[in-house]
Amino acid sequence: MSNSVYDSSAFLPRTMRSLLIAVVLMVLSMPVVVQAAAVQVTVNVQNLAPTNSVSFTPLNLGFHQGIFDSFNIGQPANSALTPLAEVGDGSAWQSAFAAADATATLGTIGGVLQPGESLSANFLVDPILNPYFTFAAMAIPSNDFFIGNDSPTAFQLFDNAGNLQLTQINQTARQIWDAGSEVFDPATAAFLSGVDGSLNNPQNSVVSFNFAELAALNGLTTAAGYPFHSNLTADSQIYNISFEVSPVPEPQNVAMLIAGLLILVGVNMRRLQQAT
Ligand SMILES: [Ca+2]
Ligand SMILES: [Ca+2]
Repeated sequence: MSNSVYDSSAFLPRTMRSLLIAVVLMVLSMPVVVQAAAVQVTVNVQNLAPTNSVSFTPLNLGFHQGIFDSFNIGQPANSALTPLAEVGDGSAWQSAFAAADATATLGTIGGVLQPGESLSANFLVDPILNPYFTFAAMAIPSNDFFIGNDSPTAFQLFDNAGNLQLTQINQTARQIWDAGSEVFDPATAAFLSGVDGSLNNPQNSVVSFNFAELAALNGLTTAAGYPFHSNLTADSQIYNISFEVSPVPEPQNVAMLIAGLLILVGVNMRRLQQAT
């Protein structure tokens, strides 16, 4: 350390130290809200079905551009949806989703969700790029029943400015789908005690609404141990998905801001030192 620097810093200690402390305090007290492309979306799922009624496999979901079409009513379920509807395996569905929309935010929530249970998970979402929400989960016990949206643009969570405009999605029993891929048969249904749910008698039919068939499983014991009873009417609430948005803290940007201000302070200190 040279004498001149040492001398000048000794000459200017109070004003410069006060200025530096003031700037640092000002920066640290600034709200950590840096304009970001992504927001954090907390998704909460709740099984609203009556006691002993349907459970659900993990929810497969995607925030997307509105181009991935999971299935169509009146048409056969594709090979990506079939394993999700028959055994709750969403891996092919996730792959097909990613292939159709490379920038989508995809994920799952859960475990098996029994009546009365809820779960939540967080996802980083670009609300401008991916304003739409698509979901699918198997309803169990069943052979090939599921919940999900037919239209890829059915649920636009974010408006054109990126603000959350849809805070929840409700599903009633009348919205349960039959994938049309496996014949109804308690001997091959998933999520029944002592039954191999991977067995399959091909139905060779199309996707249609169907919840009434579930009542034919009444009295059978589920894999979770509870005695199944559908207890469903068309208007029965069965499932709720809700959304909350919070900003994504960006520590890197804040650190860069502080570093930039400290450099400015240093430059000004040198100028003051040179001026004196
Ligand atoms: Ca469709
Ligand atoms: Ca079926």
